[in-house]
Amino acid sequence: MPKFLSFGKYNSSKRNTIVHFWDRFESLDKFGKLSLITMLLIIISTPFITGELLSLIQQAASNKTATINIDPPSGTFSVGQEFTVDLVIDGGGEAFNAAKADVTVSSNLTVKSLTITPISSGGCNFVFINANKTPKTSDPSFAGAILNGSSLHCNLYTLTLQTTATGNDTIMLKSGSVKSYADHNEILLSMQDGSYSIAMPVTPTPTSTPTPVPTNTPTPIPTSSPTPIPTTSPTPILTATPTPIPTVTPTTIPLEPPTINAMPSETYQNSILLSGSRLPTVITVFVNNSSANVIYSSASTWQFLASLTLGLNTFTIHGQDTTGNISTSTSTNISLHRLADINGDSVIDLIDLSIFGSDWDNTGTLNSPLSDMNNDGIIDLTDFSIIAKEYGN
Ligand SMILES: [Ca+2]
Ligand SMILES: [Ca+2]
Repeated sequence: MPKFLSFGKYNSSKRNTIVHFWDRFESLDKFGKLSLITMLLIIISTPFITGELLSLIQQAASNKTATINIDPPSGTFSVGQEFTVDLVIDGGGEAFNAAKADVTVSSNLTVKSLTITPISSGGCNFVFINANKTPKTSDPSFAGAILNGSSLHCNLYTLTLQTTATGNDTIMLKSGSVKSYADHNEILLSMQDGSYSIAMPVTPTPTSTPTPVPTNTPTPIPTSSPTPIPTTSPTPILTATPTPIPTVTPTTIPLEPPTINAMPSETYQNSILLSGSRLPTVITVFVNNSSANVIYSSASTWQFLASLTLGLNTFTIHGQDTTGNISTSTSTNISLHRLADINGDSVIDLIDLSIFGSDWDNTGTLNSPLSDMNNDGIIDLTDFSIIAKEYGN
């Protein structure tokens, strides 16, 4: 029975090991025993400590540290009572320069007043993007940025609220965003709503003797005589004398120049791909009198990667056909602007901010394509964060 013998041998060996270990442990002095127990505890707890550290490192790596909070977040009040809450933005150690949130106050709370906290009392020093996103009693939602500066923690405003009925009332925060001053990335980690319990007042109301309501004699409404509407004499319509259409003398048609595809007339990018079409007979296309680096991806197209310098750049295009005929030319202009200088006057000031503000929430055609600072097709808090940082430069 080798299997049985082997099993018995193993069991006996294991028991011997435990007994041997115990004997060794017993033989240790008090200090030795304590050291051994401490070592065992360290070995057991190491995986837990490592896990916690890893989670902290992951949180730091996500770079989401900011919070938007209603402070205090909860409370119990009686009907008719007034109380105040603050809207606080905290970068969680990271500097920010733009923030936004939609703020909804539930119907049983009346917003009596909204006070923007002054910078001297820890306010945010925000400029708000437009009238809709300037916080007010009827709508405390906001979208603001700090011009040429940043904050680590600020108190945006204080709301004075009055309760009107029993129940649970809330101040809800939605669509929040906080932008890093350093790189304009999103850093909002979480938002804290406000939730309040409204109860009936506990103090008994004294009974009051009713005061007689004085009757007042109705004042007769004066009858007004209708004012006659003056009749206006019709203005005679002027007859326009037809202008004779000048006769055009036919001219000989020159070689048709290459065309240039539509492109933005203003940009923040320091190069742009010019492209267009050409007659198949036009074998060479010249950009500003040079055919160098012009690419012909098909028999009827051309393209050229143009470098831009600050200000206005003009590109004049002409072509040459197989027999050496030179076409007329066509030209296009593109203006390279400094980042956030929407109107191109070389300073980033209130004019640029005003144009940007008019394009915020604009669902139609933008007043300026340069309101999109990072060229991602949307106008949002990232763009606001960029223009605010460049402001005054
Ligand atoms: Ca400007
Ligand atoms: Ca954008």
